[in-house]
Amino acid sequence: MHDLQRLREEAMAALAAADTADALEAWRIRYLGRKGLLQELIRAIPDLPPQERPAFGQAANALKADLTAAFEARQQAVAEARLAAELASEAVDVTLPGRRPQVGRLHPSHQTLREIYAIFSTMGFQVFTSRDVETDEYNFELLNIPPGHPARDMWDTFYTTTPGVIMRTHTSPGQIHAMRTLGPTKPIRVILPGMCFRYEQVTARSEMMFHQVEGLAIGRNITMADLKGVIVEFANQLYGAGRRLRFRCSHFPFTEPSVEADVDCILCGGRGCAVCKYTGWLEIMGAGMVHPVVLRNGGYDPAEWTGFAFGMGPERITMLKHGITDIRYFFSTDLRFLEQF
Ligand code: FA5
Repeated sequence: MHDLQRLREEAMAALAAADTADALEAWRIRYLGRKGLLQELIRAIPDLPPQERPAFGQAANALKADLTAAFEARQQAVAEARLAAELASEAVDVTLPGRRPQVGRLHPSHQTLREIYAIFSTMGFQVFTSRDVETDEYNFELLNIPPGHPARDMWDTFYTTTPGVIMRTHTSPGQIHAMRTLGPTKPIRVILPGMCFRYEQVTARSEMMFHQVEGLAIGRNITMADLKGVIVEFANQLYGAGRRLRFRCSHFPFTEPSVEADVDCILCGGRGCAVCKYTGWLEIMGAGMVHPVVLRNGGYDPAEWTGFAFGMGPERITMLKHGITDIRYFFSTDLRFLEQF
């Protein structure tokens, strides 16, 4: 009987100390298990003098019932405590200050692209998109640049493993797509934005991946004066009223004559500064009258139709506008750069 009493005290003390599911299970095995301490005492009953056996048996059963009841109560208390702790750890503190949600924004190139679309839409130009992956035929041949033509050196090309399929080096192949899609009996006024790719040395001014916006207008009486008027209007809207424009002679196989268009420097107003390299002028685009061969390749009869085309780089425009000194920031995905726009 003394052993039973000692076991009761030891078991109750150990139960009070068990505060996890694992500890409780270990307790159950030790005290109430089939090979546990209580069972050990019960197994020894036959060794007792016969007159002591009934009382001992009753006391052992009572102890078993008490331990079982205490175990179940403790088990429930531990489970409740765990649930309460879990709820407390997940509780929302409604007194905390709110968190500002991260708001996305347009990439600086796209902000400029949208500005360009808006300006040309005021002059009746629609956006016409064409593909990034082109054929040699569209990127070069139909633009009057046959295989082996020295002008191909101007555009260092990324070739694909499919013969004749390349990454477009400029948006000019879109001219042919636009003429063949929208022509050949109607006038055209479109801008063609898109990504271009060149196998170039990457520098502060040149990326191997950049946007261009091409412009194309085809009609019956279109002249250089129309080209000039459109570019002046564009420059005035983009950089502020009163811009001066100048054409410099240039050469592109798909335009004749070809020019490069400069505006007076937006920073120094033409007096000369580091940005315009002390010339007072900034180059904004290549342009010209659409070459008769290109008109014919697009399905238009050059005896009846004329047109102008131009091509500009929105990254360079954005650099000028915001004083960005290195074009490599544009596609570096560095949030410290992007968050400034
Ligand atoms: C052309 O690509 C001609 N297709 C433009 C054209 C269209 C002329 C229609 C006549 C008629 P160019 O290689 O100069 O021309 O490129 C035009 C513009 O694209 C440049 O003025 C520049 O703003 C941008 N550009 C060219 N190369 C890069 C480069 N590596 N990184 C960033 N921008 C570039």
